[in-house]
Amino acid sequence: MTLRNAISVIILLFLMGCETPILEDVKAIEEVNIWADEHEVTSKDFEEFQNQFDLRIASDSISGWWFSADSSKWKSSFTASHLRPNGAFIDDSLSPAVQVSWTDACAYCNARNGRLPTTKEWMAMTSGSYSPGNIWEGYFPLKDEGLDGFLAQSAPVKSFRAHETGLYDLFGNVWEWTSSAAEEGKYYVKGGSYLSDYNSGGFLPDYTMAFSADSLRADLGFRCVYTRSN
Ligand SMILES: [Ca+2]
Repeated sequence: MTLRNAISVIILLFLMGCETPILEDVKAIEEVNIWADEHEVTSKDFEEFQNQFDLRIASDSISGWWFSADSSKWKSSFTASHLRPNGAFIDDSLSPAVQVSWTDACAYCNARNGRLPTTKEWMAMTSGSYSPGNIWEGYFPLKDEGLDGFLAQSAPVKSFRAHETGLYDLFGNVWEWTSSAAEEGKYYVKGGSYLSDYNSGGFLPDYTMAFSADSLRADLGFRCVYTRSN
């Protein structure tokens, strides 16, 4: 954890538990008694959060990683940004906020009196079933056919129809942080991304990966959940 991240969390912890959650665009998940964001947090949402608290996050000063479909390689770049998930010249403010560390994702959810879901809660959001999303259609990393309309990049939230639980973007698009710890320094992620192909099946409900908490990736975002009182 960087000092900057630690500061951001300390500031935002003051906001926890003091107000009723703002329940806009959320769905009730009865099995685990939570509310869940209807879709992944967008870059617009995250920019508003940063502006509200005059907050800098890790990806404001550290290179993030993005996958170059042209070279079939991951590349590190200072221009990899949560504010422009798919490139500096593309206005995609409604695409998922990416290049956000686990700590900074927690800070965002804390500010909304929410938190990241556990892997169990994330599974409950899916009811154990799958519906189509933005994935890598072909053999990763060689070629993405882009038949779903989005070739080797994320899609704006709600571009695909809602899952049976009423939530959007659960499968593919971007991995989602959970609060469940894996081996030291890592946390589980769920849902796969636009880089997940049929061979890996990373977008399927029961598939789980783990990334280091300080991971900054173009295919990794999050959504928040809120504990219900009844
Ligand atoms: Ca796609």
